[in-house]
Amino acid sequence: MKTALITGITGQDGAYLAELLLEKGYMVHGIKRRASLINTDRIDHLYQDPHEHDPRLILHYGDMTDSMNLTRVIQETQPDEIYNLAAMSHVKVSFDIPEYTANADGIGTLRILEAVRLLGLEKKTKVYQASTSELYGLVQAVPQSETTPFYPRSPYAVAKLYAYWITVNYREAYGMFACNGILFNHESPLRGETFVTRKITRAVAQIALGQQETLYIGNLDAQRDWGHAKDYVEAMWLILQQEVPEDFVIATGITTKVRDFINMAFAHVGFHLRWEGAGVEEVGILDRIDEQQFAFATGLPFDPVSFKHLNHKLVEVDPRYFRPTEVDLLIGDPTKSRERLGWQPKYDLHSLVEEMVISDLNWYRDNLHLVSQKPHFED
Ligand code: NDP
Ligand code: GDR
Repeated sequence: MKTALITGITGQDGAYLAELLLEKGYMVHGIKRRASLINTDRIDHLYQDPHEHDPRLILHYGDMTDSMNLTRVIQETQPDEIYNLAAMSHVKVSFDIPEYTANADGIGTLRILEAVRLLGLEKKTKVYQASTSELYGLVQAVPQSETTPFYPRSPYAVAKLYAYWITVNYREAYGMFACNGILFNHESPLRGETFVTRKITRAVAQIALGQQETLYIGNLDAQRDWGHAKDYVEAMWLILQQEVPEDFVIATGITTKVRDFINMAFAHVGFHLRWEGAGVEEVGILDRIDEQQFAFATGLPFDPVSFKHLNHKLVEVDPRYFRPTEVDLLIGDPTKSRERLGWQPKYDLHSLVEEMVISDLNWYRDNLHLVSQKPHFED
């Protein structure tokens, strides 16, 4: 039985990857942070009761900023494969906590690689590093491939640039099987609530259910190459199964504007928008309702009395969500991963949006009582 260690197992990708590796028969260890609230929601369905049988999923407390902890966990678990997914992963927040981001995302990667080396595991343990399309930053060329120059545009991306190169360096210096997956944006119903896609699908669900009036959003013109996290964790695994350690771009090759993602998500509940104004004045107005689609998506009869807001502003721009330096356009070239890994995404953007909207509709419909009692902070 192969043994894997996943840092960031409680995150979106960690959850899908843990599920995939368990299906493949792996023994899976994960590192989770101590928090004042239980933070294992995304992997609770994978829990195995140690009182009933020997579990194949074991969690260890740890943190990317604690070298001794990481070294001990690696020593105890002796993994064949480490998937280093843990990171402070929010680009906008990295401008607020740049030093912590550098420590966890940049030096954290060094801690993992150096622990493997110090423990003499460099010929046994393969390391996957969660690199990112944010490395490309300010557009140099499109589509972006393994050979496109990097120009990071946030403290997050700069920290990830260090992590990228230290991974390459340990591979070259010590012959380690250490690889970067340069993954473009990938989303799912498990996506963190403050990333733009999930923020949109949550707002669409709440607006359709009459629980929210308006979606406040940042840059509508940013373009992203969005895929489904389930497809992308498959690529992570494939990267570590190759004969030779190499770096790979994982992307769909299709880019979409934030505004068009919003249109697609609202269309799924039968709401069609028209856009007026420009820049910070731009608004998305409810132009037309497809009543049949509304009833189909929400499972509720369309009630014209409660939907008195045709011409209501459903989307407004709030500069609070702008970044000091933005990444305007990401579009990946997945040729190498298709040809060498045989990797192809199974989901398209339409099915991704649909799955996310349905999941949020279900959640907000079932938890109406919680939502109305529980205001929360937005990012
Ligand atoms: P998430 O933000 O959903 O998950 C991040 C994980 O890292 C969580 O488990 C989090 O724990 C953990 N974590 C954060 N800081 C620390 C720390 N100091 N010590 C230990 N654990 C920590 O990210 P994703 O799952 O979306 O992404 C996974 C990785 O892939 C990240 O490194 C991200 O930067 C990178 N990436 C993501 C892409 C995407 O589109 N999703 C694209 C390219 C790269 P907790 O649950 O306690 O917060
Ligand atoms: P990104 O994802 O920065 O690409 O990083 P995010 O979803 O946060 O932003 C995508 C684009 O949407 C614009 N945007 C907004 N973003 C957020 N979060 N909230 C808003 O209200 C909003 N309005 C517009 C952003 O400006 C941006 O252009 C993600 C993370 O998962 C990283 O960890 C990962 O490395 C990259 O994807 C690839």
